This record gives sequence, C-alpha cells and structure tokens, in this order.
Amino acid sequence: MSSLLRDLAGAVGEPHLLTDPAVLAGYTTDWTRRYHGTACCVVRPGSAAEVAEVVRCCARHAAALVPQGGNTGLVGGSVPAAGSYRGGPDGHGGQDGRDGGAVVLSATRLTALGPVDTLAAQVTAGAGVTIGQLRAHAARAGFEYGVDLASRDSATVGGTIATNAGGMHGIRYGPTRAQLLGVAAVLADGCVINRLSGLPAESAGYDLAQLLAGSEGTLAVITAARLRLWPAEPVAAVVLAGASGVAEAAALQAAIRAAVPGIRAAEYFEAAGLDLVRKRTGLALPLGRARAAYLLAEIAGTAVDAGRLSGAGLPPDAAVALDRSGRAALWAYRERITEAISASGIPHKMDVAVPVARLAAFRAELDGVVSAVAGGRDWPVIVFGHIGVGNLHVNVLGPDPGDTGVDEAVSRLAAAHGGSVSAEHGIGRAKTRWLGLTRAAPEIAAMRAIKTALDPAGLLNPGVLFPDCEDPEWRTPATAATSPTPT
Ligand code: 2HG
Ligand code: ZN
Repeated sequence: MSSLLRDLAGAVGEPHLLTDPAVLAGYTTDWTRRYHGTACCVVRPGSAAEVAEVVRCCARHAAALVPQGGNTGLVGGSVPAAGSYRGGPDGHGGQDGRDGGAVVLSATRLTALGPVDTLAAQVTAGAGVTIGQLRAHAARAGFEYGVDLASRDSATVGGTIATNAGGMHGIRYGPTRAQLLGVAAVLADGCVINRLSGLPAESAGYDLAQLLAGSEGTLAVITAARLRLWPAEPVAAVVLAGASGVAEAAALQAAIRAAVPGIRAAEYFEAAGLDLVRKRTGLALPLGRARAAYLLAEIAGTAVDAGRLSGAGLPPDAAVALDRSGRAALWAYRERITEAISASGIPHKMDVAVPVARLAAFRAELDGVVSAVAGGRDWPVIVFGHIGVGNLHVNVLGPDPGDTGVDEAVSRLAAAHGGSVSAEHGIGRAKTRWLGLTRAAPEIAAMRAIKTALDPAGLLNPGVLFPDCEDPEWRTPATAATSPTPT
C-alpha cells in the first residue's frame, strides 16, 4: 500500500477506503457511460472532520481530488479524467495521484439531516443526503424543498449545489442556488468553513455559499448545507396538452401561468422522446392520438384553482389529472425520458438555455444544425426540458462518444440565440471548450483567479469547468459571448 493510501485509510478507516478495481469502476464512470476516468481509490468519509483529513492528505501528497455525490451528473464532472494529471495552478492541472489516478471522495456517508426549523423554514442537510430523503423529511414537517428531479433517489444535496441543478420546479422556486443559505465546506488546504446559521439577513462580506453553487467541486468540498424550505402547497392538477411544437407549447404555458395563481412546472417534450418512453415502459399513447409535441404543466392550489384552467385556452383533448395517481401517470411520460434515451444508446447531452422568446427560433434551426454534422447519418434528436425557464435538454443518439462535433454545433446555436451552454447540468469535462460561448473572457479570467486563490495547486476536480489554456480552440468562441447574434 502506498503512503497516500495508508494516510487515507488512517483518515477514514480501512473499510471506507476502496481500491478494488471492480468497485472503483462504479465511481469512475458517469451516469451517461460517456465519461470514464482513472482513480487510485475511493474514500468515503463519515464526517466533516474526516473530509478535512482526506483533503489534507491529498494536499500533502499532491493528489488530485474529485468530490462525488450520487454520481448522477451528465457532463463528466463527477468522475476523474482518464490517465494521469498534468500539474499546474490554473485549475487544469492537479498532480499525479501516483497510484494511477485521482482520489474520489464519495459524500454518500455524509447523511446527517437536522430537524426542520419551522420558525425560519430552513434545514441543515449533509452533502450526501439525497434529494428524495430531503424532500420526504421536509414534507413530514409540512414543508417542501424547492428542487425536485427524476434522479431524486440518487442525486445528493452536495452534487446538486455543485451543478446548481434546477429540476422540475425551477419555474416556481428557482434553481438550487435560490435554496442555498449557507454551507459547511473544506477548502483545498484543509481549512474548514462553517456557515450554517442560515441568516436570511446578512451583508458581512462575500457570500461563499453562493460562490460554491455551480463551482462543480473545483473550489472546495461541500460537507453540508443550510437550505431554504417552502410551505408545502397542495397540487391541484397536472395538465398534459398536445402542441404543434415548442412555440405553441411556450404560448400555452404562458396562458396557464396567467390563468392560475401558481404554476409549479412547465415541461416540454416531443414525439421522439415519448416514443422511446413508450417503447421502454409499454405506456399507452396519451391523448388518444400522436402529437408532435407536448406541454406538461403542474399547478398548485385547490379544486377552485384547477377550475381556473378553463380560462387558459387548453386544447379540447388535453388531459387534466386531479388525483395523485392520475397526476403521477401523466408525469411518467416526462420523467422517464432520460432513462429511455439511455436504454437506446450513449447520448450526447446538450443542456442549453435560451430566452423563452427565442426557443422557437432555436428549435427551428436545431435539426438542420445536427443534420449538417451527421452528414447523412441517422442521428435521432430528442428534445425536452423545462420550457418555463427556457431550458431544453437536447439529446442526440448516434455519434461516437468521443466525437464532439454535434455538442459544439448545438452549443454554438444556443449561444447564437443569446443562450447558455449549460442551464443546470454544469460544464463538467464535457463542455469546457464551450464555456467561452457563454461567459466572456474577462469573466473566465475572474473565475480562474478565484480558482487559483482557493486551490493554488489545482488539486480539486482538475479538468472540470475551465477551458484548457493550451487548447487554442477554446479561445475562438470567447468572442461569441460578447457579441451574440442580434435578433
Ligand atoms: C431532466 O430534466 C434532467 O430530466 C435530465 O435534467 C436531462 O437527460 C437529460 O438530458
Ligand atoms: Zn432537467
């Protein structure tokens, strides 16, 4: 056993140091199966003190450290890179783990869940608590956690903060960042930050918790978070309506929003996604006939609020479910799309955001952009997502996992429409080259300066988020961020 592994075993206890290659495989391949890396070991600390000890060990041994939650990430940000690491303080290096890869720090044992503070409507949750556990805990006290996603039973508090996940209820409660009131975290030198008091009113300096939201494990290892809760609200109805495409679906969600007091979700999907779901699950065709696209909306309130839907101009064949099982049946068509795509191959996932007013123009050009890259090959394009916040998940099946042509083309299209290359999945390893499409060069320089200040040796999640300085390609798109296509 190397001295790094010996020290890590001392930090977490031998049973929580994993080195068996068969076991490591589950931690070094991401959920999509597109990104694989090399780890010398996985450590599973059981407390913040153990996390700090692990970080100090890595610093001493100059070993790269990859924090990991439920490993449900879709952009390779939760798994190490393949091969050894180059050194360097710019966030792209990290040092050689010496034992054949990085140290993966699994947060899955950091599962402490504090009592719900009903006066403040807050709770403290360990980084490894799943979103499903957090939601159930909040519900027992009459509250709701504002983020929900299909991977709720695996995705964790720490991981969703790292990517600033949005999920199904972003239209109502905002993304994870909007739920975040404080964090406990370990910095790259092993120092511990503890800001879990959850003061809603505070203006004493930088908000470090917000800095960590969307930082993808590159600035610190989050061990716990203080989170905002919302009073639980009854769900009045779920609507599923057919539409000719994204423009009609967007108009319909706006009409529903105007007609009812609380829209909790406005989700979009198309026939291609529905077909895959039906093939996998055997579910019946909804609405009795095939439609090009669908809007699924969930509204809060009572039967009176559900009645207000009559003022939204729903198509006559729209399905409206009031009871729990009927609502769940409609949600299944949307929630099972990701799983159904994965069952059909290794997808290229582009998680773009464009202003809602630009969605139709973006969608109108999308197929042509993909076809141009496909060059005659049949690459199914599956589009769905959180239409209410302008977030479309563009999944393309067919290209080789290592071929990034379609990823780049779709990212450029989103940028040309004034959008972002990542709405809620993060940049990870997958999109570092295209960060400059979304963020201008001075912004990236400022982010690098923060990274260098907090992690000068570049040990925390190296290769994630930042474009490689040595890659001439990444500079090309930077100009796009400052000059989006005028509309
Ligand atoms: C969702 O909205 C997730 O279901 C996954 O963000 C999206 O699979 C995807 O591309
Ligand atoms: Zn999503």
